[in-house]
Amino acid sequence: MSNDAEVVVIGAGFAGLYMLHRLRSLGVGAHVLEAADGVGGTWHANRYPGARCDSESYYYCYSFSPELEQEWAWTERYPGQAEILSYLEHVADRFDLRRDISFSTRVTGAHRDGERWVVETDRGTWTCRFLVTAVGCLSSANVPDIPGLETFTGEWHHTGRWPADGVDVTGRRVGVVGTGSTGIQAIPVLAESAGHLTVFQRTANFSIPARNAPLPPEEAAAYKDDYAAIREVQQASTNGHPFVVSEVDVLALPDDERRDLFERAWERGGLRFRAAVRDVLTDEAVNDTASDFLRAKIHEIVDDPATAETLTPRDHPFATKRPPIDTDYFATYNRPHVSLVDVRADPIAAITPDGVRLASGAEHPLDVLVFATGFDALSGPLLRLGLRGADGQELADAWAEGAATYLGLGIAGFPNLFTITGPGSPSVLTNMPTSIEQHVDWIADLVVHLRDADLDAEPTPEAQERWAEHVREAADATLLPRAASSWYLGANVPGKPRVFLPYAGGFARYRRICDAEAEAGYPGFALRARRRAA
Ligand code: NA7
Repeated sequence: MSNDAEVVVIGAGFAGLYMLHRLRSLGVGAHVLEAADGVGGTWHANRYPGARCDSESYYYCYSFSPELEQEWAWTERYPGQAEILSYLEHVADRFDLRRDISFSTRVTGAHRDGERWVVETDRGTWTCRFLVTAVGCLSSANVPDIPGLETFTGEWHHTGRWPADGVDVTGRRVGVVGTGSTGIQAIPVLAESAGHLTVFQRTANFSIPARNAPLPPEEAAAYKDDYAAIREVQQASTNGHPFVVSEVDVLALPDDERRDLFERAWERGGLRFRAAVRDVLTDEAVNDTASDFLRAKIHEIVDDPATAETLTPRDHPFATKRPPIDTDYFATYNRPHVSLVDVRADPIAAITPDGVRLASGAEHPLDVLVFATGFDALSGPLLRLGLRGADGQELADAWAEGAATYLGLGIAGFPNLFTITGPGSPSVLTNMPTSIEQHVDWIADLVVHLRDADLDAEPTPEAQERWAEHVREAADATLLPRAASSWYLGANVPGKPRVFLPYAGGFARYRRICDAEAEAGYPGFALRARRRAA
């Protein structure tokens, strides 16, 4: 006996919750399957110390409900994991979403049976006409395959699968592998209580101080009064953030004025630094000035010159890898019980029962090993669903040369499958809820169109190929492909095809392309009358 729904949505994070709500409000029946025991997605799983959003709270939230915008009170400039999770739990309750969500239900495969999807889970089978993935972009943990991990007698955790009741590191010898956004958030917090903290760094990273603080009530009230205008700026922006990018040409400024501009941007902190530097991702000379400023800051903050130099990125321009923001990251290396190990110079050779052994033979004894080693981004969460297309083809085979989609929202050969924040969408380069709402609204409109016209749909191979070409061109028009080790390129996962995955052409432009596709009657999709109707 299988369960049936018009639409099955996989995942109950930001995307899945809104997809369910939106479909319901359009009179479409939907059911959500969620592997975890609660809502929240990314924010349910990423409970590591220091987990916090890099977007500011007043706009890292839904915009679909003005009432929700007014009711919810954010307490900090950058919302922490626990607060975002409470927000999503509130959304689930306020819009009565839980009654259509099956928790602790992991999808193990999905295939076509005639004109329907059959979705297998570890708790029974679902059938549906439309299948929507809301599985996130950064949800498939990348644990490096280091020999000997299974022999380690301490405890080890990946940050994206952190135990719900936490890990007590008080007085213990802690090692962190990875200095991406996650490591940079976790390292200062772990250093507060660890007996000794050893950071294993492969690629030095730029980071900007977040300047997190409690959100003053008068500022929160001002945002609430101004939401209509804030949302308008987000919709017109390249990245879904409500910042207007500076008009100033930093190259035309005398050195001291340019330095003052960077200093003011550094003081403002967070992603506002980038908004102060026009063309930073498209003009190498502009980027050089910003990169040099940030490199000098590391040397100002870090006392030991050799440690400062190891922490200084020399191999990629600023913001070509996802730029972290931090609270006291570089200053943490001035603490006497924190040490930095350069594993590009001396790679990790093995995990031993006692800790980490480097290629040189140096041993680092540890009680707790933390992998802040990121994710098999964008394509990984989709590949592990076990999807098979119309002719039984596995997604892994369809994507052998790299992930390919149309608009990031659908895949040729996979009818009536829609992928929120899929590879080829701009989502990871944007404020995520802004992209998610756009994707959900667009997919919901398409589902209603197909339902009303009794049609099935999948992208045409030609449209998919044109989109891949456009995604390549958009990336090549920026400095982004210059970061050889970036997860945007799949470079962090051994064996993953090197394809620039996100759409770098800008959120507003992407939205216009999607709107034009819908207005023209979905020319990039093969629309087929259903057999039943014929
Ligand atoms: P990231 O940004 O992929 O960072 C992972 C870090 O782990 C990065 O410094 C990697 O070095 C390092 N890494 C990965 N594998 C290894 C191995 N085998 N040995 C040593 N070091 C390794 O993931 P995050 O979780 O920090 O951030 C993901 C996103 O979440 C972030 O961008 C935000 O959007 C939120 P590398 O740079 O690959 O040399």
